[in-house]
Amino acid sequence: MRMNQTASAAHRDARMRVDADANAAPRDASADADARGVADGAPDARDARNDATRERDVDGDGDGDGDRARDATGAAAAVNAARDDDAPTVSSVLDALVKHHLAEREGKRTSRMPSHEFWETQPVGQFGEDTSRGAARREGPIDAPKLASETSASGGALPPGYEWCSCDMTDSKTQEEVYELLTNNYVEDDDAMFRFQYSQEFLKWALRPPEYHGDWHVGVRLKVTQTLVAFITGVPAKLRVKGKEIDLAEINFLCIHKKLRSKRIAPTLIKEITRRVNMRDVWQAVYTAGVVLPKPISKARYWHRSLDIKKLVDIGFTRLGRDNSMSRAVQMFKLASKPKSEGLRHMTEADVPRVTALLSKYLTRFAVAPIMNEAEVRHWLLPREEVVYSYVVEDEKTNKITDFVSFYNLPSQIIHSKTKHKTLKAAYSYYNVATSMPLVKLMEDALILARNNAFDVFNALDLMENESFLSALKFGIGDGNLHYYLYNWRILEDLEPREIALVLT
Ligand code: MYA
Repeated sequence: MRMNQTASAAHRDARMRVDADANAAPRDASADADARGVADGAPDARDARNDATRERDVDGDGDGDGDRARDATGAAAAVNAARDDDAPTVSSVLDALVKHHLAEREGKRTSRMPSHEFWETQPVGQFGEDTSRGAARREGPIDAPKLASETSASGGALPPGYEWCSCDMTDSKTQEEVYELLTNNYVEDDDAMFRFQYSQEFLKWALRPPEYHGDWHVGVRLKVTQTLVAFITGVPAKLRVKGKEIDLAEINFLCIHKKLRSKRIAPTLIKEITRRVNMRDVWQAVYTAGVVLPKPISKARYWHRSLDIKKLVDIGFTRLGRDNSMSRAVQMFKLASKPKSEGLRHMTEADVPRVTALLSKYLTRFAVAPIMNEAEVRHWLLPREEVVYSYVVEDEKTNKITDFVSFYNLPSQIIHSKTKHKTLKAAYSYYNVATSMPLVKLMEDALILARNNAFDVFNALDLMENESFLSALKFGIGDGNLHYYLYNWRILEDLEPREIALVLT
């Protein structure tokens, strides 16, 4: 399968074979390798590019896998260096190994580690820093608290000819401009086949939650023509991180026009949103990205469930395994015509208090989770046509809401479509709570509802308890990771994705 993914929902390439008899492969190293294989198992040019990408990652991005690989290659280099000596001895080899490991432990950068000129100056976890129990570092804010009044009142310097603006997302012309910028320049998969296409309705939803701040919707315009060429946003939220409640900004939609890339404008945008957030006395942020930066708190993986396998194959999103045929694949992904759970219905306004209670209780189970009041549940979870889909199961006797399931609509444009299809319609799993039935049963209904709403594919991260249904419901594993980050908040140990209960749109 060829899938687009990630960043705040970022895209990354994810390709899987759909075998006749195969459910999703288990998530281990061999499964990862398998997931990258294509129909006949012979790597094609695109695979080679992906492998190259993986190599770059391995070259010291600091994620777990890369670190292991780097340890191995670094150690090998150390051994080779020792061997170059005319008379290599066991002790010289050991010496080189020991030196290498000491350097790694002390966090010294090896030549294989990329530098992060900007991120190394920011209050974020750094690769190689000592977070062991004995170390002085503690969980919590990285920078000492400051006063909002200490924050500079004006924005950082942009290249000549450009100026800052706030994008008024209540204004239809501005909405259109933001939509155009993102539609043509936002996240793509590695092969530039698919690009996220957030609808204007979606953007209004994502950027105007309760208590949002218009000045956190930051734009850069060309002075002369007023064309919008770059964008980054924050919305206010409350997050619980390992028992501590933090008022912070959720950062999303970082985008620079393709013609202005690699000019170090991104750090300027990030500094400007930081300044505007700080002006409101907020000092922490959470964000997700497909890329590895200093330093993820967790690494999640996308899984994909085909709903319209024929279209997915037609548009090159999915490829069938050598031993598979379209008719067998269609059979394999067949779903019931309507949901099976008794009493499953659309969430309504009257459900808001009970859904808030159900969800809030459920979310306390996880190390990282949003804290939502009723106004926020109303905003984020009440159904909005073509944006967010939410359903509840109500116990007829007690009137309790026992189960809740939701997904949002994030289509991707098919960039160089050779078929009649111009758009891939993807549903993304959002927040789900099952108490009267196993989660797998509730999610099977979610798949049916998504298929009945004309979605082509259903995507889910391996967050929360999602692993309990992914393989069982024939999701296939993707190879794009979504990294979770906290700004100005240190945690000492990386978290497993199942400990994360935050879904950023
Ligand atoms: S993730 C979605 C990101 N958007 C896209 O992928 C859309 C398509 N790509 C683009 O528009 C550009 O390629 C972007 C980079 C804008 C991504 N997050 O200007 P440059 C660092 C953070 O020369 P460009 C989302 O929206 C890179 O490592 N940093 O690069 C969440 C390097 O720094 P360093 C990133 O390619 C955003 C520097 O930028 C990202 O022209 C969260 C190079 O700058 C990235 N996704 O533009 C933002 N990609 O040298 C952080 C590259 O150090 C928020 N870079 O490695 C932090 C919290 C702020 C608020 C705090 C409040 C308290």
